[in-house]
Amino acid sequence: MTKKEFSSKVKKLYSEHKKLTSKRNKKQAKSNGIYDRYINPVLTAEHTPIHWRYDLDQSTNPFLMERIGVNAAFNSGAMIFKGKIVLAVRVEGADRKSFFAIAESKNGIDNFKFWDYPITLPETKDPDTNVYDMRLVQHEDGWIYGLFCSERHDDSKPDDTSAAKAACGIARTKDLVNWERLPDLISYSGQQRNVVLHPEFINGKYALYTRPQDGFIDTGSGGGIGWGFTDSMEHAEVKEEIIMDRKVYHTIYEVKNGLGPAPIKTKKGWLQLAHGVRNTAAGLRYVLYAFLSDLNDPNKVIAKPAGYFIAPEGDERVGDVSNVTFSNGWVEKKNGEVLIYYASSDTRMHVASTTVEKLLDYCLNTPADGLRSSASVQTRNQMISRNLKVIKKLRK
Ligand code: M1P
Repeated sequence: MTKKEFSSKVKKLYSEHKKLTSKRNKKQAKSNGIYDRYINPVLTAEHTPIHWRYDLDQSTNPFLMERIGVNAAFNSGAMIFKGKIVLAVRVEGADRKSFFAIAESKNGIDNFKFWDYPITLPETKDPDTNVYDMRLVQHEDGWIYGLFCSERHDDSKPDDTSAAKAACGIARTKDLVNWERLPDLISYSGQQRNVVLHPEFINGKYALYTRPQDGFIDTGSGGGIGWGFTDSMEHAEVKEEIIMDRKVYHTIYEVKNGLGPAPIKTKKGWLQLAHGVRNTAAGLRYVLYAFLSDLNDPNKVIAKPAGYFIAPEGDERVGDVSNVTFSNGWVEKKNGEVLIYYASSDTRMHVASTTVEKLLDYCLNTPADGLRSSASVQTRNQMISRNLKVIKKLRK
């Protein structure tokens, strides 16, 4: 390849990348009234900078090959930072290792751009093999915390190359560039994933939503979303966890569940977003559900609609781990609009928009799960008979 050809190929890579990352996003025409989905994913592997993937020096990369591939960009923490919406994206390399990278956008629905470098996360004395799913939380103590899953091989099973252990890794920052790594959370209920820091102190203590699990994939006797306290985040230790939201037979969270992002505070309670998992002949199905918890006792669930809030739809259903929606980030804007960042099938990031008002209405007025077909029919019949009266009146 001549110098000229090489440089025109590089220019083409950049112009195509710019086209993709500057693409305007629009709401989908169809909405269920609860939220609006947007047409394009907000981030994909292709959105990651060209200079993260290609060696742009012709003397070391004469064929202009992609040297260090990126496989996916998904499960992102989110917050508003210096007036912009920032996502702490789980970027997964072709080598299967995930890392975190900040991408920012002015409006939160399109034009997300990655910062020049991914986050350089310090390790602990016992290095993580893989890190993923960061929940970003601006805590009232003044720090921005990133809680994430830290995965290591389970050395108690030396012959099993798939045996893994999950723990909650903790880091904090003020600028999203320089991160201080703190010791992993100590808890006494097996492994931990999907741990989320509550943004406020409760009786002077830090409060954590946990997800105790017996194994790396199976939660086993770990009964659902847990709740516990720690005196400090510098040596976080939860001595006791209570289960605040259980997994239940024949629901969308029959096999396991886990909290998504940190909750949003409203006058009527804390809005919570979580994922629920059930098994099917085609494998596990991950959907999102929402509920409201008590303002003073955030671990007390006060309203919980039946079923899912967001389930994988259309193209979202296919990816590296198909039939999955997962969220660990949402933001509330000053005008009450809520942008929900969710990933589909462990592959790409999407946004859906709604408002605090709509989410409260959804949580408070959607019927709860009656846990039996007959109860579901009764609930539906009540609405049908009210509706038939309304229709009759309209026809008069
Ligand atoms: O593959 C689906 C999700 O599986 C895990 O979630 P959970 O711990 O609830 O099973 C996580 O690995 C998550 O990253 C992933 O999206």
